[in-house]
Amino acid sequence: MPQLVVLTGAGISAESGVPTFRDADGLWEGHHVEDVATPEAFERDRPTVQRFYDARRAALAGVAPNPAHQALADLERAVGEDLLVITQNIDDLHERAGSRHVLHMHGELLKALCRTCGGRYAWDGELVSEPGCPGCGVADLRPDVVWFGEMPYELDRIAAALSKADLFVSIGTSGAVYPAAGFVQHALMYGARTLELNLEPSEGSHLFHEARHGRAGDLVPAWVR
Ligand code: BV8
Repeated sequence: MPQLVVLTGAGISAESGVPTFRDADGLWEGHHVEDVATPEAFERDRPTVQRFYDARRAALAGVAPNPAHQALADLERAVGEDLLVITQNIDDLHERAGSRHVLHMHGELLKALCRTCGGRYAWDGELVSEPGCPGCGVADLRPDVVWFGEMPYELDRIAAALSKADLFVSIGTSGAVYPAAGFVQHALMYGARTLELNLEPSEGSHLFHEARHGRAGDLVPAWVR
């Protein structure tokens, strides 16, 4: 069975009502990304960063998977572990659509990380109110997301999957952030076919064998069928 690796970005959740990062003229829900998505920002202004993620976590209750998420879950039901979805997104829409084989390389909104003991916890409430860590009791929890300058999760597992991929499909990402933006080159190096499904050409469009442009909610179900 061919090995399929799919990379998703904010564009796959756009039709669910989750704002993307770069369509909002550089502002991310009213913030400049460097003001809220870096360790330095957290040190400088912890409450603002905690509130930024608390608001995005709370907003998850008001959104739902769209046909693009559902099509990938249908594909997984058909091919099982021959499909790996690597997502840059920190929402849980892939899981809520039924995908089980999802790798969150930039972490998850619904998880908290304790900077003191390293414990990770499912977290659907607020973090700004300085709650103590369920493990060590210290009030040192942060969102379990990967900020700029931090190492994305499971890069070894990603590299292994890309080197075995027969088809690499990039969905809803601008190709602006590394190392995710470089995955297509890794897949190409190992002989994979590559396909981009995005609203408009991404920064890496020229690297793909094929690029289809339009809304993920239309393109992904058509591709999966
Ligand atoms: C790292 C989590 C070291 C938090 C995020 C200079 C040159 C090159 C690289 C760098 C550099 N300086 C610094 C770097 C590294 C840096 C980086 O790449 N910076 C960029 C800005 C230049 N990267 C890092 O710091 C990473 N870590 O490098 O560690 C390392 C790594 C490996 C090996 C050794 C050392 C960590 C990056 C992770 C940052 N965290 N998010 C949170 O969510 O709050 S990044 C954030 O932006 C998202 O997670 C996402 O990953 C990323 C990209 O966004 P997209 O998902 O692509 O969204 P975007 O809005 O940009 O695009 C949406 C697309 O969808 C658009 O194309 C649009 O047209 C399309 N679209 C819209 N609607 C639809 C649609 N498509 C289809 N249908 C629709 N309806």
